Amino acid sequence: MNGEQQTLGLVGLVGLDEGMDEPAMDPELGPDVALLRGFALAEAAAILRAVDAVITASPLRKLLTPGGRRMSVAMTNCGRLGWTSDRRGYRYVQRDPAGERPWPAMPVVLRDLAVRAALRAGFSGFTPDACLINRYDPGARMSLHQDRDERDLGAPVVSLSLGLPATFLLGGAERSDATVRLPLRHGDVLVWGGRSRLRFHGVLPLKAGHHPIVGDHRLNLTFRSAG
Ligand code: MD3
Ligand code: FE
Repeated sequence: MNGEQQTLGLVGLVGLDEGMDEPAMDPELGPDVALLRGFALAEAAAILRAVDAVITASPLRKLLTPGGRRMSVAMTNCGRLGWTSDRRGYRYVQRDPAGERPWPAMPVVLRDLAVRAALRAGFSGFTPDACLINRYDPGARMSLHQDRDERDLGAPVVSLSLGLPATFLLGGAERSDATVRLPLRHGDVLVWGGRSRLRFHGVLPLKAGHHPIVGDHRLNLTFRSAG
């Protein structure tokens, strides 16, 4: 682990009240990043039902990287576009490659949550057309990467964490930049755009545990304007 990492703990707390009028940005996280602690808690049950329906229609699967390695995170999508990976590369596609049918539509409860979180963070006009669903079982991780497969890099990314907690790694514009560790818990929403849109980021291997509502894994939903 990189010796320059630090733990941010509770900094970045924005609170549950969407009516609060102070800005959601936290200087400790850098520009154009907002961590909305517990933002999705009130709707967690409805969100989880919607996610279950998506997973039933387009099951989670562990994709191959272009380099031929199997990812440890299991993925699926909803919305007009879905992110996928295989030996030919990373890309967004209109159909689930597993069944050649369109991805399930983005449930309104999910889309609404993403749009409200973006607004709360100061991004108006966010129109997500892709929602990537990541499931982390114990030991699953995501190595440091940038998200740059989306056509509109001016739009933010909204990320929702559910279930077991994880440690998020937040880096800089270069892979070699120092990273900070950020704990992400059930119901937290992270919104990310502008000058931070292309920062490197990752997730440390998930620790085993039990979440009373979600079970023995972590779910992460990322909403993007991809096409
Ligand atoms: C920072 N997922 O799906 S979400 C991903 O927890 C991804 O599953 C992680 O990184 C997860 O690509 C982290 C937070 C996140 C999402 C998108 C970003 C942070 C981001 C895009 C740009 C910069
Ligand atoms: Fe990412």
